[in-house]
Amino acid sequence: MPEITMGLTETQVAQFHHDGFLVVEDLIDDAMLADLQMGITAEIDKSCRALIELGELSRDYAELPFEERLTAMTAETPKVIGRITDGALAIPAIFRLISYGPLLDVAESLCGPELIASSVYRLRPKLPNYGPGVVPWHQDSGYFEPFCDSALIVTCWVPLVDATAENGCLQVVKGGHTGPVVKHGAGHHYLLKIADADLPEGEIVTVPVKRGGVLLLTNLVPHCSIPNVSEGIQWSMDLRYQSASLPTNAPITRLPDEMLDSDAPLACYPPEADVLVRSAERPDQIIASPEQFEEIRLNHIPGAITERWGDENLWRPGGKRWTGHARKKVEQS
Ligand SMILES: O=C(O)CCC(=O)C(=O)O
Repeated sequence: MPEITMGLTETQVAQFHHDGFLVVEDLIDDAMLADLQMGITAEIDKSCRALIELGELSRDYAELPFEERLTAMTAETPKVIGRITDGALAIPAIFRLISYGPLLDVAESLCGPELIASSVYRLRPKLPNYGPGVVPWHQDSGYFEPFCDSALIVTCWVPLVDATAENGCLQVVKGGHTGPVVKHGAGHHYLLKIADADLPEGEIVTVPVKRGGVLLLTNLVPHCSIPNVSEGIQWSMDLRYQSASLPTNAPITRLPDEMLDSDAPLACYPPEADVLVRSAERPDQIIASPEQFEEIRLNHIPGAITERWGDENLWRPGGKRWTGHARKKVEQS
């Protein structure tokens, strides 16, 4: 049976643009989430085997549930969590989520029919009381090229477990997306941070999202995540979509009405690889297999970004901004 999905209603689209965010319930089915969990677990297993052999981990904690297992091994070594977090993985299940029809329908409702999956996708296992998992106030555009500030790049924040205030869900400034990108400085772990004094005005809303639901955010809405004070891991992935008419390093041919100014950057986030995921105009250029996806992600040569915040602390030693993908490449070399 073909998948029947419809994207957002006009009311939902209007609410998204009014508030800067929107929760869509029951969008991602159990099979998709189970597939993702299995793919992540296989990567954890692989890391465990390697670290046990090296004597860096005592055992694989395979008897523990998904919401607890990584916490137990992280008490012994940070290496397992380090190898799967953020954009480090380009596994088939992540590709299937990024290309998942109902998500693309939602993205199409907001970005149009020629859809690029932005290079910035992140897997976030937020362990209980785990400092690096708490993300400071920022606008996603703080990380993107200034050229893309006025464009729409939609974040789809997808919890793999019920996300609650207790286990560290997100907060947003409702309606805080109508002004410009505000000043960002250095937060912890090379994350950007908006100082309290610079935070756009608006009601701060805590946004729990049930497993199967998705939180949509504009690239201008200020948001942060709060500490996980529960006993379990809050697993989530965030994906982003944009129109193919914006700067992108996806391997596509441009349509006549997509020609960009000569001052356009290589992509809205050049360090990692974008991919075309839906297109009526150039269907042969859609990335259609996990193998193609992995190849593009792993062989991408990081493009330079505009340093818009001018703070040495935002940079890793060696002059490169941290990216999950770059880290994987360093580990492989
Ligand atoms: O999941 C989190 O803790 C933060 C996510 C986030 O800030 C984002 O997706 O931009």
